[in-house]
Amino acid sequence: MKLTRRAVIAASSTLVAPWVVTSSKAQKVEFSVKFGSNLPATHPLNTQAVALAAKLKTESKGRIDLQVFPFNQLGNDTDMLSQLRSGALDFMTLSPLILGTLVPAAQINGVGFAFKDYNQVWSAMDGDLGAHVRQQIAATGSIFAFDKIWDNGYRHVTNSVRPIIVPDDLKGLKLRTPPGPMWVSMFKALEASPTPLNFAEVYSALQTKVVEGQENPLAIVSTAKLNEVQKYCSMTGHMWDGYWFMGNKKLFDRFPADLQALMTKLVAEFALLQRAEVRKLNDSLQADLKVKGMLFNDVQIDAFRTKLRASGFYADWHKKFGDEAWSQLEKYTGKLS
Ligand code: X2X
Repeated sequence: MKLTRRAVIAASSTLVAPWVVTSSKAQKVEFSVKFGSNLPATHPLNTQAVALAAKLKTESKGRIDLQVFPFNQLGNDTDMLSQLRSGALDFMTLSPLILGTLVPAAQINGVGFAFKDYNQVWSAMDGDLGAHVRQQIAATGSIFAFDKIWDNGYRHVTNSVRPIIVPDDLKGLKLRTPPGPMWVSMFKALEASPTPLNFAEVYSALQTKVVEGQENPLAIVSTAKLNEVQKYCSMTGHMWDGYWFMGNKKLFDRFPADLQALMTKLVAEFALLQRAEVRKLNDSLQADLKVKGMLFNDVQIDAFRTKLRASGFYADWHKKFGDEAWSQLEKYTGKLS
């Protein structure tokens, strides 16, 4: 590899030795960057992030090296979010509802029983509602979200005590929720006893019975092996949750335009692959988890909606989000309150 003067100057501004040869063609890494997530390596969020990293490397001719750190290796969600803001972490995926601690508007997709199906979810999140949220994220000045949100799925309640069929079954249940205001508000309204904890602590909190239950899509129950410490799975589908693929703004501003465009294109491309894979898993894992001993039941969804409505849950959140955002949500879901 012949080093031109320009290449040396460009290379001297990077963190890694630029003359490290990563393939037979002489290539130099210009951006060695870290991506962190809270999920096990086997979840499609991470397998697709690894595939994204590989394609980023090929298509950038080795200029971007995205290293994937799954399962809270870099810290729990709360830690990673503050690292992302300070620039100690370059990219991460995070639930919009946890991001709600910083960007309240981001929580809107988590309104209980709002999206009836995935058509509504993707129309809203790839449409005006998602755009509104990304704008609010960008308004932090320190972080931004790429266009196409990645999937987590519809969340269901699991626990070690009893099947949840009607809202009364949740009464007093010690339920772990992620650290986000919407979850606590919703499960208080349903009269459970919500305890916010980062995902990094969930398995052991369930195992030691610090909490009795939790709520997550089946792909997470399965890849994080929560079925080992939970008996009942009640198909509440109480909210849809996703993962904004986010970056540190200062770092991304340092990418030349061609690399910005490449990464933006590939994050969206892999979002679609990730969505398809997560959906297939969430739709098919019941049988597998049953064989492993979990007991599944359907729930009386209408009774949950009625209870939430009577508690003032919808009216409260309507007020918090404001008329404009709420009507943007209802444009996709139909009237909620
Ligand atoms: O913390 C959770 O439960 C998880 C993994 O679903 C989120 O990222 C919100």
